[in-house]
Parts: sequence; C-alpha cells; structure tokens
Amino acid sequence: MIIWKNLTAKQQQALLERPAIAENEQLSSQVAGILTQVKTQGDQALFSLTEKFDGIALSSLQVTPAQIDQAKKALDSERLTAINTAYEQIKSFHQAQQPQDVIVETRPGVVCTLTSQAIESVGLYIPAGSAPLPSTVLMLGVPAQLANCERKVLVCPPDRDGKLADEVLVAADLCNIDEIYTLGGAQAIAALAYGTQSIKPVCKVFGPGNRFVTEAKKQLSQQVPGFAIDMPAGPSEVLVIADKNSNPEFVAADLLSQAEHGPDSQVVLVSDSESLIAQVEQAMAQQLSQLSRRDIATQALTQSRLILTDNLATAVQVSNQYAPEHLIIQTETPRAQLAGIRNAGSVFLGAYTPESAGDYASGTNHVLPTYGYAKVCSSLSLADFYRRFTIQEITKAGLASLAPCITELTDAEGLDGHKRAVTIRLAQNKAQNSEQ
Ligand code: HSO
Ligand code: ZN
Repeated sequence: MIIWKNLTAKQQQALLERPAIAENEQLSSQVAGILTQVKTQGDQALFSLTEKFDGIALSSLQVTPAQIDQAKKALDSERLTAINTAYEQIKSFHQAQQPQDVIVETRPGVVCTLTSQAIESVGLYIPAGSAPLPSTVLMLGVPAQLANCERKVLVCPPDRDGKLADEVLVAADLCNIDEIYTLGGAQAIAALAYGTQSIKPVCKVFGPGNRFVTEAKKQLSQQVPGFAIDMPAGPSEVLVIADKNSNPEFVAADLLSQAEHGPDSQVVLVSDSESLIAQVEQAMAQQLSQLSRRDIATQALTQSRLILTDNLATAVQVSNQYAPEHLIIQTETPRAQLAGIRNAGSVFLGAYTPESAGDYASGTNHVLPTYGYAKVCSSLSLADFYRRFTIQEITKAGLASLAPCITELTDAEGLDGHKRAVTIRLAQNKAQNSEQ
C-alpha cells in the first residue's frame, strides 16, 4: 500500500505514470517493413504475412455468406440470445446519439448550418490475440450501422484453423457488415489503408489491437493522406475509488476483471480506508487463484497500485491526475465524487455497476481512451462515424450588412482579393438598384 501524502509531487507523478510501452525502434522498423510489403505486393503479402504471423496458409481472405450461416447454426440459443441482447442494448444507447443539424441565422440574411455526414467507408479491427472479442464487433459495428456508413469492412486475425470465431461472425452479421476478412496484425491495417487487389481501402479504421496494430495505425495515419484512425491506444486500465463502506469482494473482482485482459493491463485502487485496502488485497489473492487466466492477471498485478489518501476528495484528485480508461466509484455516495471527476474514459457508479456491464451489455461503448488520453480524447460514440461540415447561404441584403465588417478585416490583413469578392457584388447591387 502506498500512502499518497508521504510522497513528493514528483514521486506522486512517477507513481501514476504508465509503464512505458516498449518504445523500440525495432517495432517501428518491423512495422514499417510490413507496411511496405503490403503496399508493394498487395494480396500476396497478406497471404505470406498471415502464414508467418498466424501460422496458417489461407487460400482466400474473405468470409463467405455460407460461413456466416454455418456460424449461426453452430451457436446454441443462449449464446445467440446474449449476442442479440447486447446488440439491442448498445443500439438503444447509440441510436439516441444521432446528430442533429445546427442552423443559426447569425444576422438577417446570413444562415449558417452545421451538419453531419456518415464516413463513407470504415474498417473495424477486431483483435483475437488470447480470445475472440465478439463484444468489440458490436461496439464498432453498431455505430457504423447506425451512422449508415456505406461500406463497413471487418478484419480479424484467423485462429489456428484459419477461421474466425462463430460469435464474431454472428455479431458482424447483425451489424450488416459488408465485407469480412480473416486478416490481422499490421498487415490488416495496411490493407485497409492502401488497399490491395482484393481489399479496397477505407477512410477510417477503428478498434483496439496489439502493439503491431497500434504502431501500424500510427504510421499509416501519418503517411496516407486522408486516412484516419479512431484514437491512440495503449493497454487497458481501471481505477477504483472505494471507501470503508465498499464491498472488498466486489472491488477485488473489478480489479481482477481488468487484470485478466493482459499482462500489461493496469489496475489502481485509491481509498481513504486502510482497512478496505487490506481487505481488498486479501480478497484479490483468494479470487485470483480461481481465475482461469490467473497467470496473466498475476503478471498484470505486478503493475498494480494500492493508494491510501487522507480523504475521498484527494482520491478524486489522484484519479484526475491518472485519467483512467475506466473509473469505478464504489463509495457510499458515488455521485458526490463524480462531481469532481474531470478525466476518465467511462465512469461506473455504485456497488452494482461492474465494468463488465459496460464491457458487454449496458449500452455504452467499451472502446475508450487509455494511457492518459482520457484527458483529451472521448469515448467512442456515434459521432466518430460521422464527419461534420458547415453550410452557409447569404442573401444580397445579408452580404451588404456583413460587408463593413469583412472589408475592414480584409484591409487589416492586406488581402485585396478577398475584399473585391465582396465589393464586386455590392457594386453590382448598387448598379442594379440604380437601374430600377
Ligand atoms: N475492457 C475492455 C473491453 C472488453 N472486455 C472486451 C471484455 N471484452 C476494454 O474496454
Ligand atoms: Zn474488459
């Protein structure tokens, strides 16, 4: 346990720093090599890289409708129902986010509009490293479907048999994904950015991935004009704020649910109660032994932080400084602490709101800013599948009334051409007026 007030400001800062993402030149040059290979050799590179990294020689990349039908038949009804329920829940929350046009007549005859247009083509990356993630298919597929993106492409690395999980295919089908490819890693992102013989390029790629995928997204978004990515990504993380009334078993379970994601996941507990922290530690040790992924969770816990603060207000400050991807407030009055929260990807309030609910089925999106980006980036929402643009329309009288302001400023900037584009119209106005 770390006693917050015993640390200097510098030590506090260092304590909350994420473990550095192995920022090595080798990774960036290896990824750059893969990108070049896909750019120059197209499909042929995709097949050979899949064989190299996924250990499978595929004969085709695209999933067929027959394979999707098979997947539907293979799943039992409980699983199908669960996928359907999660789909409906996520849809209900995202549907309510449909953007509305903003139309303002900023002065008589001057009408300005802000409108939204779905991004034409989107690529959805579904990781399958240690387990297939159908929940991520829904988190990306539902907003893409609701925004009505014209072309929705899903990529996911193949398993040892060259297949995608049945759950992934069924979830993709619910979201009306147009094309599904058994393709993962940096090569999948490269295919989506450059395009190959069989995969047309897309405008924007979404989704979490391993460090190769993340590096590929970073490099390609800088390299390919007009190609965008959803957000920068790092390992998953949770911070729990708890007090003496919190249930230590619940808190321990939440921390472990994050720890089991990967050895680099980060879990942080901040509390004003020493006895709660001790009880959580005990409960974690006990629950850990029952987890099938205890080895992964144990590794993640070596990076965990248990922090004792003088009061909950300081706990809130610590959380703001850390800016967690997930913030769980399990105190007696969670809304009182919420009022002080500035930086968090997604907030879970109260004893009965585990992160697992948001990960799968409450309706919120689980693609969230990590690695401190919760200070500036938003959680994924329907808006990310749209681009906004403005429209304006001005009448003759509207332009005349705005002209003194514009021409004064064109003079200030010495831009005569801009001035003329206004005065030429007003002069014509005058001429027409005097003709009448
Ligand atoms: N907690 C992960 C999402 C996830 N959890 C998928 C389970 N499956 C990142 O928000
Ligand atoms: Zn999770």
